[in-house]
Amino acid sequence: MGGHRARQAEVAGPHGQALTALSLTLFELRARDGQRYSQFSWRTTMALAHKGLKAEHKAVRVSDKAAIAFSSQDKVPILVDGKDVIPDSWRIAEHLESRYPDAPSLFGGETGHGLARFINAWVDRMLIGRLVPLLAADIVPMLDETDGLYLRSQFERFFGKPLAELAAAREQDIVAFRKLLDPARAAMRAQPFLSGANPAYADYILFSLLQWAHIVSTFEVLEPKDALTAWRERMLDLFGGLARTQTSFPATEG
Ligand SMILES: N[C@@H](CCC(=O)N[C@@H](CS)C(=O)NCC(=O)O)C(=O)O
Repeated sequence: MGGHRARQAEVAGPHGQALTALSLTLFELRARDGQRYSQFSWRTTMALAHKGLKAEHKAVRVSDKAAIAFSSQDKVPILVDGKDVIPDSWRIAEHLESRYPDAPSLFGGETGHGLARFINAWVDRMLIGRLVPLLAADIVPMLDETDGLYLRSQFERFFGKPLAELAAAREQDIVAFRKLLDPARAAMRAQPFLSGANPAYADYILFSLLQWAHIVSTFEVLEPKDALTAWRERMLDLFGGLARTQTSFPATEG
């Protein structure tokens, strides 16, 4: 961890409270023109904003495993919080919740923590694998040649088909995907956020998949009249419109 010096930083929480954090650095993916296209990193970005914590965002290329070897694994997001190196978005959320207990809660207590774990598994195991193949072909042109070849071969190995073939029937396949979102849609008819009256980590989990889709593709995942479209707009409005405006690294970075 030689490259990351711990230093004290005073940051303002969303309710004006002063939070003292060690230096926070988030490692996440950057596409050729700066797009922040890592869906799991969006969970962490929203979680940090929810907690009122500011982090330095470091861009990583998906094929550059040497850049993240310090974390002893090969995926992002990775949060470096002072001396702690935490990979995996779920572990990062748990870390933020326990390290910054005075900042707004990501889970709303033990019961919410347990239910958010269920949402994490639902999105990871049931939804990602049904949406990613439909849009995967759109990502490759956003990457430089090395990253594009890397990701293409990852996807084709995982889904067992050429990317073009995966995308071929997406107008039909999206109908089945939308149906999978029915539990969230039903909840959203009764409350503004998945977590109830206010957004919390469970919302960021589901949102990350739609945010990824929006960043990598112009294909409309949700229909305009869908209750989830209105929820997604509310999510985009959070934290001063963070997820609308900060979808890319500055042009000079990376
Ligand atoms: N369970 C992990 C999954 C992380 C993950 O799959 N990250 C993707 C980017 S969104 C990645 O780094 N992929 C690079 C690779 O598979 O080589 C989490 O929740 O953070």
